[in-house]
Amino acid sequence: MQLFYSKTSPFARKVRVLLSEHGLTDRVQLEVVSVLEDAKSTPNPLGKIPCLITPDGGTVYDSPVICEWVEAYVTGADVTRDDAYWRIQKLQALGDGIMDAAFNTVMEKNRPAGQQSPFWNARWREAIERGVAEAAELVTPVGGRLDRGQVAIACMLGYLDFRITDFDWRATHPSLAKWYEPVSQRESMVSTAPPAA
Ligand SMILES: N[C@@H](CCC(=O)N[C@@H](CS)C(=O)NCC(=O)O)C(=O)O
Repeated sequence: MQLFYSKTSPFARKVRVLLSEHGLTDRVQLEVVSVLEDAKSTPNPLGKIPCLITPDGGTVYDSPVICEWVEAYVTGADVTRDDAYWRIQKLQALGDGIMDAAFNTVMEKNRPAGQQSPFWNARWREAIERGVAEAAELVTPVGGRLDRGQVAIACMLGYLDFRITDFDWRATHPSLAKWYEPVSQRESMVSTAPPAA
């Protein structure tokens, strides 16, 4: 296993403490990332650490999901082998992470022009674009009700349409646009849509 981390990250520390509590430290190769200089070197499309690479090469991100995965791994719970479950967790973390980056962008743009940070705007934009590309790869067909991963991706795309209007994600990811079209027309989505700007 590999853990992308920094020595000062409190989120990464949660994972390192949990690994240590379970005697797994020796089984994990640590990869230091400088979050300010080199966000692209983390396999997490959101450009954040911690990010864990599992023994089968899977990518797990967002510290609550990594911690849950570690606990499942040590107990040998069936959940470690349940790809569908981990995909839902990943989609939820991905949708939430893109929404964080989009919301930060909106807040930054509300500040006086001279005080806005080109560095952070570029960084959040990269997280949004990398994240949506990952969502297009991972999103699952809708059966009956939306699951929480699908809800996070749907609400994230709705928020991009509402607030990040200069990102034509439909043009770059037509398969995701096709997925979203019927989803956006569901009663649950229509009745909770933000008011027109
Ligand atoms: N919700 C995430 C938060 C992780 C996070 O914010 N990590 C910081 C380091 S402490 C980071 O990588 N920041 C880079 C960025 O925001 O672009 C988690 O729980 O893993």
